[in-house]
Amino acid sequence: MTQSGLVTSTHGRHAVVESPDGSKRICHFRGKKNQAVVGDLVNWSTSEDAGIIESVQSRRNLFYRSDEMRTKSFAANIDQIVVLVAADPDFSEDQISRALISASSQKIPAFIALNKADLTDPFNKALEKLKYYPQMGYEVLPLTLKGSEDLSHEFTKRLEGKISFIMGPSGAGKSTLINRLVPFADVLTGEISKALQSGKHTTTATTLYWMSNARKTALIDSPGFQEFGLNHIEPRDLCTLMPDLKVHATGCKFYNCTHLHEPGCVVRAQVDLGVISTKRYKIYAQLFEELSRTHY
Ligand SMILES: Nc1nc2c(ncn2[C@@H]2O[C@H](COP(=O)(O)OP(=O)(O)O)[C@@H](O)[C@H]2O)c(=O)[nH]1
Ligand SMILES: [Mg+2]
Ligand SMILES: [Zn+2]
Repeated sequence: MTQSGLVTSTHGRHAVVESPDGSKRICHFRGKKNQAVVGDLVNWSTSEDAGIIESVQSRRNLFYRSDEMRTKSFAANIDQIVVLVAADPDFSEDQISRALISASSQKIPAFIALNKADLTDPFNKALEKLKYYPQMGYEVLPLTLKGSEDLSHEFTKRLEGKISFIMGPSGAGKSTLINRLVPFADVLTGEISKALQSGKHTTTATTLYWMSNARKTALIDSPGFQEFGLNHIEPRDLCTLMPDLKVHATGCKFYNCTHLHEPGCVVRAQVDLGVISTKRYKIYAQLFEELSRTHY
């Protein structure tokens, strides 16, 4: 007999599976094929010593990246992606754009949270750097995660009742966020690493944390951006996944304009006018080239 459960973290050949009553157990995967990811609902059964994941239930969505060599899944069944960056250390717009493009291609809503508002000067510089994003429909919410200040109401409200996938570069404040919003997060992680007898793997594993016992609001913590490959995207589709370019792309002279070199290109005209940011256009051109190398 199998029971239904939610995968809250994966550790190589093991996964932590949570039952509807909130109890957790470590399960093995049966065979190599059913690779469950965090956020998956699975059917599991008990054997002598541990649970076994028999099958993965159908997914609402799957957030993943893909480079030339392989596809790596981050998580399944998520409601939104929070791109967490900070005033310091400096962040890469290329990485932010890749995350947003990927979210859009998988039809997952996303917004940007800009942490360390207390560092006034770098914070204002970072806000300036991100000024194009609200214009293209991605909210930029300021945050101060460190200290006793209340977390912005707008931010916590955006999380309520949802499963949010938190991603951002090292140093942005992901751990600080989890520790502030998830009571006993460190205890949970400690228990799992003890059970798996490896402190090393658990710190880098993607993990789903409920924000309260009601288990309605969750944060998924994942280790960094790493190399964010977008090989699952056709170069021709790229423009439609970048809202700031997309709004102008219908005006080009050629219906199949790549916006790279054609005459009568409205996208490039808007770059020249400063309506589309030069940075974002460069990211587009670079990505187009990168994706064209593998799609032919
Ligand atoms: N000044 C300032 N520092 C912060 C804030 N939030 C986090 N930090 C610090 O930034 C550093 C990196 O935070 P951490 O949560 O480890 O980032 P992670 O690598 O994304 O997990 C730590 O030293 C935090 O104390 C903030 O709002 N303001
Ligand atoms: Mg961390
Ligand atoms: Zn064009």
